[in-house]
Amino acid sequence: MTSRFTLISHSLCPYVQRVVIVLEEKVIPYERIDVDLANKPEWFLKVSPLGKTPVLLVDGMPIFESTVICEYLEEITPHRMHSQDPLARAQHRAWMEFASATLNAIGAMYGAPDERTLAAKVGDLRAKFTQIEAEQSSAEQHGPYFAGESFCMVDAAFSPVFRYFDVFDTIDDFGIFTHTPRVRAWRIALQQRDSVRKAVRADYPELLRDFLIRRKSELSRRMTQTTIAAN
Ligand SMILES: N[C@@H](CCC(=O)N[C@@H](CS)C(=O)NCC(=O)O)C(=O)O
Repeated sequence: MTSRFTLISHSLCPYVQRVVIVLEEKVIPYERIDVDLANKPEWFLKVSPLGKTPVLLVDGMPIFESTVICEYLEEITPHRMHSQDPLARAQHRAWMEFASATLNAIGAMYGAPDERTLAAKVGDLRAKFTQIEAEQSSAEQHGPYFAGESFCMVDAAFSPVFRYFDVFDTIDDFGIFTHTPRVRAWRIALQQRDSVRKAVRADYPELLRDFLIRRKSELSRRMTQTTIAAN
């Protein structure tokens, strides 16, 4: 493979992380450039029609949308992350979509303006992971990854989802995984994967905390209270 890959990123973007994980899994060399999404440069808007990260430049030609980028990387490399079975592959794509819906639910949770809304959004997230638990319990393959022994595209899509909870867990016990033992084990397996670790900078937890505090949401208020109580 002789193409030059440049990933246009943002330090906190979970969709960027998906692409990094796939690049790392497939051992594809790439350069990463972070942009300020609060102050989008003109050159970025030229390659990102929706003004969003990630964008992958392939020899300067842009591709946007994380799942499209992941599928492209799958097509151009011999190392397979998708199942070879069309039905399983379609099901996995559907669960990748579910990962995106879960990211939206996470956004709704950390943006909740008051206690009542936060409780409702936590409930939505709990319901989502309960659905995944049911899916995993009925599957023929059991762990450590979504589809058994091999780390697949669904794992790449969910790893950034779970990463949020490493910080949420330091704020409060939301009990989101209390009744989902398979999901808990999956979360740990993903956390330990090299590609997943490499998807963010070492200061990611602090950056995420700063971002969450600036939201001025119910979660931000709890974080401030936790900090005051700890001092
Ligand atoms: N569906 C897109 C979502 C990408 C997305 O929402 N990126 C966020 C950052 S995590 C973004 O660039 N937001 C900037 C904006 O909406 O102005 C994908 O999968 O790539």
